[in-house]
Amino acid sequence: MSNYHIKNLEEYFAVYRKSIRQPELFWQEVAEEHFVWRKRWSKVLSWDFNKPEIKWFEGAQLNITENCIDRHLNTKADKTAFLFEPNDPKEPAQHITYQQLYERVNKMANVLKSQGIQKGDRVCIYLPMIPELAMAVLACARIGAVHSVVFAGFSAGALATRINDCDARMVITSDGSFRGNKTIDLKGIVDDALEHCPGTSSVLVVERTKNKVTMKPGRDQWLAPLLEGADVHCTPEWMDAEDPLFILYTSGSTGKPKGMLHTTAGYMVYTAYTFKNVFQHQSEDVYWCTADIGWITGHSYIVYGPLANGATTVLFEGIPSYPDFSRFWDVIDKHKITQLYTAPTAIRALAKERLDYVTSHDLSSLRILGTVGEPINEEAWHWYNDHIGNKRCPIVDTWWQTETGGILISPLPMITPTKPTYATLPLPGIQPVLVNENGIEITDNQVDGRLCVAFPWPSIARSIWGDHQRFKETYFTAFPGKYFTGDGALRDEVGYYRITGRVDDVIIVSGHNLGTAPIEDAINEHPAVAESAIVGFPHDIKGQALYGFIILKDTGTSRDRDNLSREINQAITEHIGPIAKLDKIQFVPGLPKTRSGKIMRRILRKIAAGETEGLGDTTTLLNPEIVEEIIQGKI
Ligand code: 7RM
Repeated sequence: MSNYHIKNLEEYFAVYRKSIRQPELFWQEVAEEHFVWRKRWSKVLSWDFNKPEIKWFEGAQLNITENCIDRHLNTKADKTAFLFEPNDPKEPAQHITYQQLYERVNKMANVLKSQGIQKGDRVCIYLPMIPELAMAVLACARIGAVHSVVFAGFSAGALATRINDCDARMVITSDGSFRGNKTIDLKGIVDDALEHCPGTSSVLVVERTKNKVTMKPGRDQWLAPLLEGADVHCTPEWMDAEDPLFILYTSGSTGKPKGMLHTTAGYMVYTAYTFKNVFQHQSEDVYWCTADIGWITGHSYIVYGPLANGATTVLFEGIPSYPDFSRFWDVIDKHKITQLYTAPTAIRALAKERLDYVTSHDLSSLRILGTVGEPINEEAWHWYNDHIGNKRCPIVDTWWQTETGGILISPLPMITPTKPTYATLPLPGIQPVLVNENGIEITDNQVDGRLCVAFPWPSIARSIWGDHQRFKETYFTAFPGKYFTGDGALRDEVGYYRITGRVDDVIIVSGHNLGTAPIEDAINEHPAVAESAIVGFPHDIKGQALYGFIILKDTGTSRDRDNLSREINQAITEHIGPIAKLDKIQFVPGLPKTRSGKIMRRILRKIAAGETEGLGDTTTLLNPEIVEEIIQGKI
């Protein structure tokens, strides 16, 4: 029996049992079977969730790019590694083979070195979904630089915060990005951000859109001419197992974004293992994950997991609605995609459109469908199953987080019987527990609890960059000895998990995690605003959308208020990005607050959802009368 690949349900149960009884032995065998190591580990695992400190494969040395690229060259040099599908379907797709990937990553790695980037330096990558994005990520990993990819939809302000937090010496960006029929001036956004980033001394610019940019002498350089002169060989930097691989920012419920720190060996082993099993990968597959590399899904399941398996992985620059709503189905048909991994929000948006967008395409190449990012509602699940999978493709509803590095709970396709809205069973090595608010373990079925994990797995984040104390407080303090996910979940009678959503102040809009605090900060900066509170409310397509309750210093006329609404969304776009814009704005005379001054978001959530009956206990409020005033629309 292979430790690396699970082939049937019996094997799953056997492997799962072993992974719980003998986790070190189990992961050691996976690590031995599939990867190349420069030096073997001396200890598989040491951990203490109270400190917290987690180390996997201590003593080992490796380079993740050797595992993702070099070792495939013997057998797969001419196989497509990345299949680039541009924004404009009239622009030809590019097949980048493993040999070409090797050469291009090494060239870029040599350029980074020539610019003075060394092991341990942070490099911020702010690029659209073009091949150079993946190459930049891998080039950093090749030389041991720590990449921090910032999703290219974030604003200058959000970018500057992220650059400064990790002290990135270099930014890699492009002249612009294509998004449907729009062109976005990425370089201009970087220029604005860098006004506030004194530590960044160098910017490399990829040419993509050919729009006009300003190059700042001594700081900015075009990448292409530097690549031309670079050598195609670059000896990998031998990394310790626990050396940082990357930082990726995720929203917190309070304060600034958290730079989740992932390290090398454990992340590699876990993302590769889960990719293989959750997508039942076979060598001829053409796998497509529609996420952006700016999110963890792209890091783990567009780049590292697939490449560590020698897979062909699609890099899609476009959006589902351009040139029209058939784009996904067109790409599947054109490239004979075997696995499609996307978000419920995309499924819901596409399900709203005419069915002949789908039916006019041949989707028979598909074998497996995946979802990620938020709970999938039953209707969307059935539409995906009936119309995209034609009832013959299992749906893997994969639950995980930026913090977990890889998928923790998911069916194995063709192996685990699926159940709509359930992420089903934990993957090998994962020990989920449900607890009530007092930390007592819930053993009953169908009771909503807080989802924790009782034992470390190889790709768990090791810290928050620069703030280990916050790492401890956020994930290891509420329920001592356990990792707390921030999600609610329940379990059915056969042990399947259903994730019910966040239990904190993080709102997931179209699969993007948004913290309420930074949005409120952006709104409150407007001179006319006294105070604000953001909550999520159910939205047909986005899953959740943002509802802002805003107290004005001076209520003014209704015309003033319309203008204000626009200005507030403009401010949010500038501070965070358009994804955080409010769908609804209600100006209110006050906000319901507890005696300790905390906004009672529970009540606002109900009002936003239109559930104004049975608001529960409001007696602990400092100002219970305000609830009725908000419901009546007083300003
Ligand atoms: C991979 C990713 C994490 C949060 C997580 C959940 C929610 C993700 C599912 C899900 C229900 C799922 N990372 N979430 N997957 N909820 N079912 N299959 O999305 O850091 O951006 O978000 O997303 O609330 O805590 S993330």
